[in-house]
Amino acid sequence: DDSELAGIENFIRANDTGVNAQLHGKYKGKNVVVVSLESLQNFVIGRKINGQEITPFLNKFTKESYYFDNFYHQTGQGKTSDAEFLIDNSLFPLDRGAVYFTNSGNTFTATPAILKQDQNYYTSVMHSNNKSFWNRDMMYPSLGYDRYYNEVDFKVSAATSIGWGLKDKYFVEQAVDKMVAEPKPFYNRMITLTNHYPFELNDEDLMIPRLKTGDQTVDNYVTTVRYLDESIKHFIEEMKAKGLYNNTIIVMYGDHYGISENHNRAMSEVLGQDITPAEHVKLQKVPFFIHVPGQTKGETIHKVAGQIDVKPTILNLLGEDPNKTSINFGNDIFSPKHKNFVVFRDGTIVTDKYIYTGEKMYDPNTGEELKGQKPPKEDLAKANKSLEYSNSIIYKDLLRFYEVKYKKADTKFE
Ligand code: GP9
Ligand code: MN
Repeated sequence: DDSELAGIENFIRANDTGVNAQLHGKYKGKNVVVVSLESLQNFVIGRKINGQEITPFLNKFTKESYYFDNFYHQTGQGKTSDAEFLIDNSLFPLDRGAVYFTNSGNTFTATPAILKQDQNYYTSVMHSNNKSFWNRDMMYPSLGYDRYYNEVDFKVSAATSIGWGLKDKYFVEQAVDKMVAEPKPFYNRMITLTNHYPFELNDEDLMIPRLKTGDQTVDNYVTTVRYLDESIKHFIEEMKAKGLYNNTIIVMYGDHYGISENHNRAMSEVLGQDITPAEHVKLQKVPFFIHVPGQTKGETIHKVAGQIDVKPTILNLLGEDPNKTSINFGNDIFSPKHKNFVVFRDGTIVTDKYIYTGEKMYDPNTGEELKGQKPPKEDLAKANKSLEYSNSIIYKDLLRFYEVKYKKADTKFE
């Protein structure tokens, strides 16, 4: 009932680390594009194989935008859709199943709904797959999306597709054209696809040679990552060419891992070290970028953070007070008080001081087990309560009782 939500709001207030005051509202009224980088893990950034960069464009982009190198995915079984859920809601995905399927009819307080209602933004998602994949066509109206550009809205042919559908390079090009035609300001999410298991690529798109570990998944992965990198380069060029770059906040995040632990042997060959439990946790880092209008100088931020923090960070840039307009389990990453803390959906905790996973403690730098140690009680409580409260909100549809009401979009997508 509503008293349960009041208790959760108290917990959130107690863990509110505030916002960055200088950045508050600094980009009010600007467009926002949030790009989901399929299966992109952070270990590829800055790494060379056989003398060649895997992500030459993104490596350059770290020099002209905010780049977070200790940023973690927090997804569960819902994969891409869980990452989307985290990004828009600052709630955790479910412990099992996919919230996009199980609770699409709930009341939410999502970024698109907030921006639409408070600031008259046009809101959309662009993804060239069947509209009902991950039940997206049912979920998006509940999050407040005006429009879902799906497979039927893109020009797709045999020559321009591979694996799951339209190749990223063609996708980003058409996506930018759609943005040009949209009402402004907009909040758009784009979901890329080509760097998806099993990482298939046509020879004509192969820009670096496959690896030779003998593990096909790992050997192919770097080549589709390279292709994704090239597609993002094309995306940024198109944004510039079509006049959108200088009035749009561009946010990009890796959605989840691409290489599971079944490939540890090949991964240890690539990284030149054993995949210990601590290393496995660190492999859950995904790249996270924010480029703000007019930014020319980059900054690498080492803060330990996660997908849960994206929504309050964006809202602060646009002049919303995150915790006055919605319920958020994350905090503005730019806040000077933001804690180095992230909890995964499985209860793993990462801070700047320790990694806690499988009920064991590890040194985050050396990976050595910290025998006999436990996380501070308040960290454990924060982690457990966050996951538990977030679950309650979803399972009991508690945002029905939230003081600010957001209308569902009355859209039906073709
Ligand atoms: C499907 C795409 C991939 O539309 O988003 O989903 P995933 O398998 O990564 O969850
Ligand atoms: Mn995915």
